[in-house]
Amino acid sequence: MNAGEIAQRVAALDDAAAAEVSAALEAGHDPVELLRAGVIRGLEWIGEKFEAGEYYLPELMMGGELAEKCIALIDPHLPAETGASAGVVVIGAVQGDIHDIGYGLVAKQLQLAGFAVHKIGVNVPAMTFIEKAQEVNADIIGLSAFLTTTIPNCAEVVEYVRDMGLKDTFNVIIGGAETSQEKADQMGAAGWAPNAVEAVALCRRLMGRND
Ligand code: B12
Repeated sequence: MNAGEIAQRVAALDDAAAAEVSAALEAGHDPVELLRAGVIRGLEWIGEKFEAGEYYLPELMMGGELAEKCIALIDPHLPAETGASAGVVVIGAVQGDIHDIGYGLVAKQLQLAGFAVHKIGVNVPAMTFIEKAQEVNADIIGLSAFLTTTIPNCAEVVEYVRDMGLKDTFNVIIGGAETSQEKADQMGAAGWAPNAVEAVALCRRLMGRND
């Protein structure tokens, strides 16, 4: 079973996806490919089906759980993290927001790109982001927000960082369904990215790398 077929099983909410992931790993398939072109692609399709009115909340939740099961199987096979060489990132979902699949994928891609990533969960108060960033000497604070009602909580983190005189210490970036470059600019965030691949490119740029 290849990554494309796994994507289809995930999108179809077929529990067999997890067993297929295990079999594909045993057969020597590339774990990064299985993650990106398999599980992540399947999740994207689930999002599209939801948007199209084909799936409802229960399907979304089942899809999220199935994807998490598959990702847990792939995780131990991913290339070893290279430590903090590329930079240190603290990332989580802002207060009021419990969408964790999107930022989980950003965290995963950043790890694969050599960043040291500290995931701090969902529904995270503004000060908790800053305290964690100080604790781990972060370069970047990543805020995930999926709801119109939670985006203002990103602005709160940006404001606190500025008011505490930490603007040159931490680059605050944002992402998630209802965010945009325009909203990032309005609140004075250091950057925005539409997906995990672009998020890696953004973080590299912020760390002064242009590759
Ligand atoms: C799955 C899902 C859920 C799941 C979340 C499961 C989980 N564990 O995360 C559940 C069922 C729990 C859920 C709940 C709700 N949801 Co919801 N959900 C979605 C859905 C369909 C997909 C989100 C997702 O995970 N996509 C898959 C990921 C892989 O793709 P992605 O989102 O594009 O992620 C990429 C980028 O966003 C980016 N990114 C993400 N985070 C970050 C962070 C940084 C720093 C950067 C740089 C980039 C970045 O990189 C990611 C990877 O490529 C979206 C629809 C949509 N268009 O997004 C609605 C959506 C976000 N939900 C919505 C709503 C309304 C809700 C609920 C209020 C529903 C309800 N009535 O209860 C609740 C709110 C819960 C809360 N308090 O947070 C609305 C928000 C509308 C709005 N304008 O506010 C949306 C847009 C659906 C819609 N069209 O109406 N939801």
